Amino acid sequence: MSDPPRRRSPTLKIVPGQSPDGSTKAPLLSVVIPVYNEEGIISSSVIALRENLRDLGYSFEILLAENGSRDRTVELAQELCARYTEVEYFSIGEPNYGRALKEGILRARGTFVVCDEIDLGDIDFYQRALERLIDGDAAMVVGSKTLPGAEDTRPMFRHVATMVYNGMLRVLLHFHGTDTHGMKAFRRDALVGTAGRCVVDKDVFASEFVIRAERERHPVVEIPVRVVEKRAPSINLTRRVPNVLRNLAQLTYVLRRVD
Ligand SMILES: Nc1nc2c(ncn2[C@@H]2O[C@H](COP(=O)(O)OP(=O)(O)OP(=O)(O)O)[C@@H](O)[C@H]2O)c(=O)[nH]1
Ligand SMILES: [Mg+2]
Repeated sequence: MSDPPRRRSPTLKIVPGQSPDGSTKAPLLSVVIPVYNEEGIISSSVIALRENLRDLGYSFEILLAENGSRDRTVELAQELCARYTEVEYFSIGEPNYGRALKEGILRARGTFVVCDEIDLGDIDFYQRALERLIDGDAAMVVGSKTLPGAEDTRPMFRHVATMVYNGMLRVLLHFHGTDTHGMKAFRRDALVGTAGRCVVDKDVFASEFVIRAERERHPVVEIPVRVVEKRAPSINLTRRVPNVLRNLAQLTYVLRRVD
């Protein structure tokens, strides 16, 4: 039996500064950024991103999704909210990247949502991803660190870890893409339900989200990105491995049951 046809997103006519329905209430773009112990770069990164987004010309909101920080991240996030109307912040419980990101996606109000990281903020990705989403050929755009044309300036062992992890997703979950972590953008109406159906949190949530989108036959496209981090990751890679393997086993169990 042949595969059912892929869904296609409608082409949108976008007026800069406005939502597609002409209202100015909900922004065109929601940016969700999980943050944890980021006192060193949170203010400068959010201020720079806000400037770059203003230059793009679309209405936007920046949602800072924090949990469990032990430094001045919360205080600085509150200062940013008080200073800039486009910036919002919420804090939930224990450190958990996936839970924070999922909650941010569920709270987002924009027509389009970009999942960013506080040490990335690659405005070139925003521009290219939004073009694909507005044009309607994609419902989700994933920034890939491993596609031809990508440039990964992180240390070699982290690049290799990305390749190994991706290989595991391909073997265990029949994933067809080349990356699930890092920057991604999507149409909220098409994908918010998919995010809500994800069951695994922490690091593996991002993978589950992309893999579910692919399985639900949403048009997911990858574009190569240049990855330049503003600082080394806050959590050591080897300390993340046991948890990632546990969550991956859980995800494999859950997704194979629905196959
Ligand atoms: N809310 C929340 N954010 C987190 C947590 N851990 C990391 N982050 C944020 O997630 C983003 C990426 O974290 P990094 O420390 O740069 O990790 P990374 O290895 O580059 O992340 P990957 O792109 O997933 O490989 C940053 O914005 C962090 O502040 C967490 O436990 N909770
Ligand atoms: Mg990083």
